[in-house]
Amino acid sequence: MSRPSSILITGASGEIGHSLIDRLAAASSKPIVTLDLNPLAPELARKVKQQFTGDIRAAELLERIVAAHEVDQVYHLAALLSTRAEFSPALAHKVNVEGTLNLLEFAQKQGESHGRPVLFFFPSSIAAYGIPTLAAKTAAGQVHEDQFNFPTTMYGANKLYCEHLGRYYAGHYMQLAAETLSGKIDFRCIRFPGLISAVTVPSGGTSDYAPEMIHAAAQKEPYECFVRPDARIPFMAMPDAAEAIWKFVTCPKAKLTRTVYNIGAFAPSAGEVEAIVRKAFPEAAIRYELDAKRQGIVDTWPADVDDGAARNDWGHAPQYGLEAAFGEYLIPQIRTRYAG
Ligand code: NAD
Ligand code: AKB
Repeated sequence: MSRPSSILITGASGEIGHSLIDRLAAASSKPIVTLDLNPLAPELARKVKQQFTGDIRAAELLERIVAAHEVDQVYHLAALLSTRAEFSPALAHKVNVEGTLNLLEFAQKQGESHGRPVLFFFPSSIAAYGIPTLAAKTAAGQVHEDQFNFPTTMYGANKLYCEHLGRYYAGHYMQLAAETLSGKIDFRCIRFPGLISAVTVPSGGTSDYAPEMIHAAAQKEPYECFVRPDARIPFMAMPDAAEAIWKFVTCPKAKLTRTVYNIGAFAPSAGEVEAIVRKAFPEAAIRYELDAKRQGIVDTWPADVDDGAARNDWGHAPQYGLEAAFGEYLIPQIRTRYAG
């Protein structure tokens, strides 16, 4: 039985999945197959060939996917995010590390079986950084990929390790075997900043204060921001994240100088986000109720990232800076979303 070569997206029902399904469905003719604990929203389900509901750790589920589809691209999004992971670190390790290992093995076997390298896209995070003090964070400014790789969270440690796992599978897998087995996976990884979407609301992350603030204001709900007004990390509008993935995975491999790339767009403080939200929604009831422990995590993440390599190698060029992200994308779309 011939199986069409397909795209597999894990964690497809989440925030990035929403955007990525749209972007891939528009740009690629390959059938899309998804795997998530939760079913897809109906408008997304229409865009995919088949959805599998279940756990990325379930081997028999991956076998069912292979039985029906020849997978030559994997976008492995499923994960527990930073705040959730800190409450259940052992579970986070199982999902974020063992789950990723399962998907890498899956991709390796697919690559061995059909003889072409399987593209494996992995979304890492600014959580992979761990800056020791606020003074060091301020002094560091835009952080390069190879600086401060000492995460303090389970999630950040999981991400950093999985970056290395991907590099291992792509270049060194079973290096003592008689036959060369590496090179069956084309592993590519972006370290994303906090993402802000107009169509979904995050849960379980630590960068969630910025998207939560704007979604709450648009719904006329009060919002207690859990970080200080001067807390600063990089953010990006969701359409730019999906566009970056597409640009990156379609870039000829010869142009890439790294496996793992930073990407940035804008890096406002929480107070600057609040000011923009208040301008759009003057009645917004935002106050600061500091959660010192979540703030402590944000303090270890960079104030901004150096994304020069992504810009030079594969043309990362976000459409939305701070003003445009809010003025042209988030505020108009979120207003419409909650208008009815
Ligand atoms: P999300 O929480 O919205 O989505 C994650 C999805 O994974 C959910 O639909 C969830 O049901 C699914 N999932 C979790 N555990 C699973 C399991 N065991 N088996 C199958 N599915 C499972 O997250 P997101 O914002 O869409 O993030 C997607 C990826 O991008 C994650 O790996 C995340 O770490 C990374 N990332 C996100 C951001 C951000 O700001 N959103 C920033 C950096 C990196
Ligand atoms: C989180 O806060 O955990 C994510 C991320 C920045 O990786 N949004």
